[in-house]
Amino acid sequence: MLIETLSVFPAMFEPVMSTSILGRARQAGIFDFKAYDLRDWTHDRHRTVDDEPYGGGQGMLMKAPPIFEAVRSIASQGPRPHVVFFTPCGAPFDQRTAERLSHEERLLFVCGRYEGIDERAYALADERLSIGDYVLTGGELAAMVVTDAVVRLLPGALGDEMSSVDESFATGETGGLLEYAQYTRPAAFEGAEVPEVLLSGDHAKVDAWRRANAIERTCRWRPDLIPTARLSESERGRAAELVERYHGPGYSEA
Ligand code: 6GU
Repeated sequence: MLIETLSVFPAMFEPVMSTSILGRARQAGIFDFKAYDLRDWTHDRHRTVDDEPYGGGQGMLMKAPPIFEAVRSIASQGPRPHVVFFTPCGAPFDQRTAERLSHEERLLFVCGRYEGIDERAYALADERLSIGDYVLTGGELAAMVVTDAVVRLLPGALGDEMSSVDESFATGETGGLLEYAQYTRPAAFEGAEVPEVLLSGDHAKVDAWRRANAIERTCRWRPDLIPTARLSESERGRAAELVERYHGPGYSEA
């Protein structure tokens, strides 16, 4: 996979793309990464990428022409990229989106700055993504978040091929629940003991405890995930009790 970014701060990306799992995956040729500077597609002395909004208002907007020129010139070298614009007005990024993007051969991430982008530039976008309901100073951090979530799904990116399967939100094994609690040595720490069953060596009991724990944690911390989680009829009854215990009787109407 080739991942490319277009932004006015291309230097932000390199430390992230060369560290830890991403750095190793890149070295191993599992993905390649290039950060382009939008200013390279300006033609004035000041390399201007922004301008005042028509109709007035706060702040500056990114101009459409440099973005058009840049995306066209980048896209023309090689296979057609899937073009994602990062904006707080985009669709919410989630694990399903990460899985879908992980099948693309080439991704081009366009990162906005200032108060936004001239609406006409979005004609180049295959989709617009946001990473959550808060406002960042630019799309670069969002593009790095998405890159991390996508690259770790590529075959061979994590040492152990199975380790991206049974995690929180994974649409596979855990069925849309948070992951169960995990413990390592020491068995007792600051008065808190590891649940006895995990020391028992009884794998069926351990599996049952983990399933119940995943349901309990999801009811407590992410009750919004319960309606779409894959639960048996008896698990659903148990989950309803737990959601009521943690959040009160009115939760589902809230
Ligand atoms: Cl993609 N961009 C900006 N500027 N802020 C955000 C975001 C993106 N996603 C959440 N907040």
